[in-house]
Amino acid sequence: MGLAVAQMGPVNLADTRAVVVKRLVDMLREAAARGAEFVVFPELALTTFFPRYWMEEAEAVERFFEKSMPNDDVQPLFDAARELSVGFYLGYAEITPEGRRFNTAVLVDRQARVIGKYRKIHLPGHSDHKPDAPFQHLEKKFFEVGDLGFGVWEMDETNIGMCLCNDRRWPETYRVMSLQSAELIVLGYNTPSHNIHWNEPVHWRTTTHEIVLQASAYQNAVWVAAAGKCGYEDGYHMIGSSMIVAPSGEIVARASYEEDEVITANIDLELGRSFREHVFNFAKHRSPQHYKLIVERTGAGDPLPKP
Ligand code: CDV
Repeated sequence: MGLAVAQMGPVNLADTRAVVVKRLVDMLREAAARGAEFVVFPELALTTFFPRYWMEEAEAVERFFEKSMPNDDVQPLFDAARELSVGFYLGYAEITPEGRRFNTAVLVDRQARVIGKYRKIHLPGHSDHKPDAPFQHLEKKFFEVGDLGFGVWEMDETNIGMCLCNDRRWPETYRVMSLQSAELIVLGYNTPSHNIHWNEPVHWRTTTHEIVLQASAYQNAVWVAAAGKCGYEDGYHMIGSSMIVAPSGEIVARASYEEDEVITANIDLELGRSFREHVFNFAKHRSPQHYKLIVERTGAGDPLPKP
């Protein structure tokens, strides 16, 4: 499978949807020219990472949310996908007809049909105003926890699962999808370099990003493709390092810059099958009777009574 990750450089507050969508179309065309059949775009790809700004919900909806997908602004991307016969994953802020708000991604097939939707489950940040922080992280104010679970869809005989940004740090995310026979897990992210909650060394943001993608690809025998929006958005820095990781845990393609950049790989889905038939033959080796705490407890508690 020809796979591309389309990393985005910054999207500033002043950038219009038309300008942003043109960048996406340009990268889709480049990916197709390099043999890609599927392109992964970032989380909240159509706008700046607006949860960094304090504002009322109504203002955020007016400026940053999509009422439908596709819509007139995004239609050129769908048209190009159909013309080039390239599928894609795209993250955006969704408002439903009932007024519910989600951090969402769609899976679009090579005929430009939306065949899958994911709404972010692990929302980081806070909902209150933190006037002393250098910026906000208001995902818990602007979005509800996703209500669709972690799904897997078959597209051109490949089982594709979706998640978004902070989801990638949680092992349950990948396991729930690998138990549905996912072969490729795709995700977009916006990861600020600075942690406003504690004095985390800046380089850990990139190190932990790499570790979770590599370990999760290996432990679940899946390919993982992660697309970031990065660089300085109106002065606020986010990490780059978009990448494609093999089921061996090895990084097979990685972005070099903090700007719009297409990386590609021809991924061999047989490689995941080999891991799934041997070391990670789930049916043969898993012992779910010993994993009950994972669904019974949310936070850590006391050790279990000894048998
Ligand atoms: N957009 C995100 O979900 N960002 C988180 C940050 C806040 C840690 C991430 O996991 O990258």
